[in-house]
Amino acid sequence: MNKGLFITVEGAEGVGKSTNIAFIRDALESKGLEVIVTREPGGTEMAEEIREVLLRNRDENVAESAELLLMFAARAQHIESLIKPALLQGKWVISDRFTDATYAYQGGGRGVDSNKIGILEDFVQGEFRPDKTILLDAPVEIGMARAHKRGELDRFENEKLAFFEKVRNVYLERVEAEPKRFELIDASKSLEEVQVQLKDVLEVIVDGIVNR
Ligand code: Z5A
Repeated sequence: MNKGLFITVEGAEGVGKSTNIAFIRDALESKGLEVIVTREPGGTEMAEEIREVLLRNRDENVAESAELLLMFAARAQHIESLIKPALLQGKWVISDRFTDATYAYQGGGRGVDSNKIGILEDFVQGEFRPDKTILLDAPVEIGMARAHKRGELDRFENEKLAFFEKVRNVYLERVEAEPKRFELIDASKSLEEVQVQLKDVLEVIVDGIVNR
């Protein structure tokens, strides 16, 4: 089967995912690869509607289980109607966040039992997992300062420092648990330095696939 590669980009808010995904796309396209960039929650018309529901600030308290199920509802639609068809056509799919974000935000941030997340992961994804995950990591204060420069904050961005510390810790635990899948990037450095690290990582990934 001529299958593309599924790469996810993760990190707490403001670490530079959106900025660097553009760089990753350009780097891969310059190697002649066909690349699709997408994001979670979102990526399809219906999943983007669910994103809007999830991110909107509201007076009503959002139940943890409602938030969790909506994340996976959006993901189910995203996988079936966008990610898998693109991979089957041999395209490389780069997603700004995926299920590691659920472990980090709903699991770490909100305190949802990771076993419950695992059950939904298996139900929605079966054995489908990212081939590679790039974690942009920086101290929480740095990411929050970068993100807060942008102005109006959504329902997640309005969370406090302690919430994002827990998010970051879960991400780092997941790198330790799955060192082969993850590539850890020090995102506290200047953009130029971050992109030097990314270039090296992408070289290794592409070489590994082209020579497989
Ligand atoms: N969420 C969840 O809870 N559970 C899930 O399962 C999933 C998601 C999938 C939306 O995600 C929210 O959904 C997210 C978690 C939740 N909320 N939070 N927080 P999102 O990815 O769309 O939102 P985000 O994390 O808030 O992304 P972001 O704030 O846009 O961050 P970013 O994409 O990582 O950063 P950026 O926009 O590229 O950069 C931020 C600023 O920093 C910008 O001005 C850049 O020019 C600047 N920047 C970037 N890199 C550098 C360096 N190296 N030096 C200096 N300045 C820099």
